[in-house]
Formats: sequence, C-alpha cells, structure tokens
Amino acid sequence: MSSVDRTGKIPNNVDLAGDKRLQRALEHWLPLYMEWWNDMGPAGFQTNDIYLRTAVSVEAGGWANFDYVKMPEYRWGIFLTPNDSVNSIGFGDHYGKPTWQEIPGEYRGNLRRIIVTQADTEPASVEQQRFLGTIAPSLYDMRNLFQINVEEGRHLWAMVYLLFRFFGKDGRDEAEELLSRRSGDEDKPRILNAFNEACDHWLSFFCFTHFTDRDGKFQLASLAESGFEPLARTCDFMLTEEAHHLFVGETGLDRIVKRSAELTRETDGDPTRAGGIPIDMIQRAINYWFTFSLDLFGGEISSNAANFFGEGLKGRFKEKSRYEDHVMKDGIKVVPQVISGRLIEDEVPYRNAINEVLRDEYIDDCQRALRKWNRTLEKSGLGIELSLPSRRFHRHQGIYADHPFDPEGNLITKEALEANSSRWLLNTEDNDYLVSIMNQVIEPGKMANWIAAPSRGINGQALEFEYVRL
Ligand code: BYC
Ligand code: FE
Ligand code: FE
Repeated sequence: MSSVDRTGKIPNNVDLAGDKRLQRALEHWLPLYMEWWNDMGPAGFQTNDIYLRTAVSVEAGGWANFDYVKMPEYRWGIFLTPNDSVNSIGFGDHYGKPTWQEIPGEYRGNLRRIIVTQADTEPASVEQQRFLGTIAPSLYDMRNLFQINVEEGRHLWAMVYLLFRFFGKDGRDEAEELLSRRSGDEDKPRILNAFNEACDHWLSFFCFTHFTDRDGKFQLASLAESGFEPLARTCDFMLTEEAHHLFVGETGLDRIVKRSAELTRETDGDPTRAGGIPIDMIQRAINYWFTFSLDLFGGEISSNAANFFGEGLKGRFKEKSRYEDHVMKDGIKVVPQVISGRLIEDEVPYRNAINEVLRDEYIDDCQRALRKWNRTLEKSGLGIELSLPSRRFHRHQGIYADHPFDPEGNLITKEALEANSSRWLLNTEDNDYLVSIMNQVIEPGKMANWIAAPSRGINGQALEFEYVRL
C-alpha cells in the first residue's frame, strides 16, 4: 500500500501518480463531478467558510484534519485502509483462498452491480438534503449537514475510483450515469427506493441519517468482508466517516425528543402551540424512514444475495468475529411468509435468506438507539414511549410488500390500512407543519425552539463557536 499523496489534484493513497492513464481519466471526471456538485449539492453556502474535517491520512484516530474550508474547495480524495499482510477470503465457496487484487472475470457483472448500487446512494443523499441548509436550526447543525454532504461526495469518489480502475470503459460509463441520475426524478431516478423520497425538513434529515445512513453502515460492513480486496478496504475506510453521520442522526433525534417532551409539558399536551414537534409526529417519522430503510436490505428471499455470499463478494456483518460457520451451505432460516392470506413460518435455505440475516442485525441496532430516546422520554415523566414498527409494515420490497400490515405486523385489510395510514406515517400535513416551523437560526450557539442544544460542540469547540461563517 502506497503512502498518502496530498499534493495532486486528487488526494489518494492508491499511487495514482504511478498510473498516469488512470490519473488522467479521474482528473477528467473531476470537473464533471464539480458541475454536479454545483448544480445538485447544497443550495447556497458554497462561498462560506465551514469548519469541516477532511480525511488526510488512513491511520486510526489520526486521519481527520479540522479547518475552515469552502465546500467547492473540499479535498475529495481516494483512501483505502492499508493492509500489508496477505489475506484470505473469509466466507462462501472460496473460503480460505487468497483474496483477489483484481476482479475475477466470472464475478465482474455482480461486482459492477454492487459497486454501482453503493455508489448511487451517495450523490442521491446529497441531492435529497440540498435545501436543508436554508432552514438549519443552528450553525452547529448546519455544519454537520455540510460535513455529511462532502463526505457522501467522497464516498462517491471512493466507488468511482473502483469503477475507473477495474471496469474500463464500462466503469467510465457507469461513473457518468452516476452524475446523471437524480433523486426523485421520474425519468432518471436513483436506483434504491429510499433515495428517491423527499427529505424536506430536519425531522426527516435526522431520521434519514439515523435509519438510512445506518443501512450504509451494515452494507459497508458486509462489503468490507469482500474477497475483492480493493472493495473491502475502500468500504472499511468509508465506515470511519459513517460513524459521524449516525451520531448526527441519533443525537439529533434525541435532542428533538427532549425538546418535544419539554414543550408538551409546558403547553399541556400541544407542543405545536409553541412551534414544537408532537411526539406522535416523531413516531410517524420513525415509522416512515425505518420502513423505507428496511427495504434497502433487499428481498427476504434472494438468489442475488445467495450468489453474492457464495461467490465471496459480500459477507455478513462482522463475519469473522460473529459467526463460526463461514460457508453455510446447508443451513436454513425461518422466515414468516403470507400463504393463502395467512402468515406462516416457512424454512428458507440460509444463503437465500441472507438479506434477512443482515436486516436482523440492523433492527437490533435500531432498537438500541430507541431505548436511549425512551430513557430521555422517561425522564420527562410524560408516560409516552416510542417504538419501532414491525419489519412487515409499510414495505415496498420483498415478500411483505404486496400485503397490508399494521405497525404491529398483523395482516389487516387494505381498507384498514388506507384508513389509518395518515395516523401511522408521516403525512402531507405533518410535512407542511414541519417546514413551517423550521426557520434558519444563524446566531452562534442559538438553537431553534423545536430542538434541544447538543451536549457538546464539534472537535472540542464550544457550542458558541462559529461553525459556519456567514
Ligand atoms: N429499492 O434480490 P433482491 C448508503 C431490487 S446505503 C429499489 O431482493 P438484492 C448510504 C434489486 O436491485 C447502502 N430496488 O435484492 C446511506 C433487484 O433488481 P433487479 C447502499 C430494490 O439484490 C445514506 C430486485 O429488486 N449500499 O451507503 O439481494 C446516505 C430484487 O432484488 C431495492 C448497498 O445497497 C430497493 N430498496 O439486494 C448515503 C450495497 N431492493 O435485479 C449512503 C450494495 C432491492 O430485479 N447493494 N431492489 O433489477 C446490494 O447489496 C443489493 O443491491 C441490495 C439489494 C442489498 C440493495
Ligand atoms: Fe456514504
Ligand atoms: Fe453516510
């Protein structure tokens, strides 16, 4: 693994300077990326100084540099976690054989598909969050939004590097397509459904960074197990950045819960009288984004997923430490299915149910955060709790998508679902109200009324620090 080059047009630790053709090709893509960033990145604020961290090294603990940067001047780079030892494939039919440094020809199609799907989510999220800076509840939050946006941009660079380096002309074409699809566009939508959903206000933003970025954590962790080593090492480094996105979502929701509880008390049960967010609206936002994020794990029964695992391309979450059998040729997993209008437990070959195995891990992780918010609620003494809906509720992918379920996971009638949808899911009225209370707050240290202050600033700075110079 070569050292970090910070001087070239594209900072990297993949020795770009040693491969002039690749370097030229990526330098040619840079202005296309910048054009996309200017059109589809954060609206406004492009000439402001923002207190951002930039990846400058790949050493654990010491990779980030904090400084004022204008977003278009952010140093988007290509960084792979170094690994000097010879590794072996950790799962599937090639278990124990050396990892691949180049793409095995027979898996080219599947790897291309995985990399393109991963890549597509990164710019999509930036597009979804485009206008949020204009209604940010504080400079602290605005800075966190932009931090996430530039890092999602870097994640696109990470995947585009793999496309250029390993897929020739096909890879260059895919890289172009990545800049031409648009979140929510009728003709050229982003690939995965959650990435075409509107994220128009900060309750959705915090739900997105909590639930949807968390899908990223689990997908990246499974790809960090890949037998294709450049993919594994790229995803491993992306995970270090992802942790901050999840922090923003989890603590953001906790701060909203705290403030909503306070305002609920102060207003005798109607926080909207003080421009606050009702707890049941938070629940509807959780229901909405959690279920869309469940879709991102793909179908419960999937031959794609079985192939990705068997071929050694995509493993399980913490494959090495959490599992003993890394081949799983014969296991089964019980998956409840709707058969003749009833929910029946059915056995599915384990490898075909591997999306569901990852979804299980994800749901556990979401439950952990939920317990934290509920502790915040408990302290308020309101006697209300938040919950996660069933994995069957409000699905658009997989075996539950065509059946009406309530949030507890019971089969219900279509009519009952329609009659209750606006009670269970973030609805148009909620969204209109949420947008109406979100006015930009730009005085350093001040917070909008609907959210509590965070417990500390960024990188040891005070809350009153000028995170964005306007
Ligand atoms: N929406 O066999 P199936 C992140 C398609 S997030 C639309 O059930 P499979 C981030 C599927 O493509 C992490 N279509 O599923 C977060 C297939 O299409 P075709 C992103 C969907 O393939 C926040 C068909 O349905 N990374 O990083 O086993 C901010 C049947 O598919 C959806 C990855 O996703 C959906 N939700 O699994 C920024 C990792 N789900 O073939 C960033 C790479 C499925 O019929 N991707 N379909 O046309 C994968 O590993 C897999 O593609 C999936 C799907 C897990 C997504
Ligand atoms: Fe990302
Ligand atoms: Fe992220």
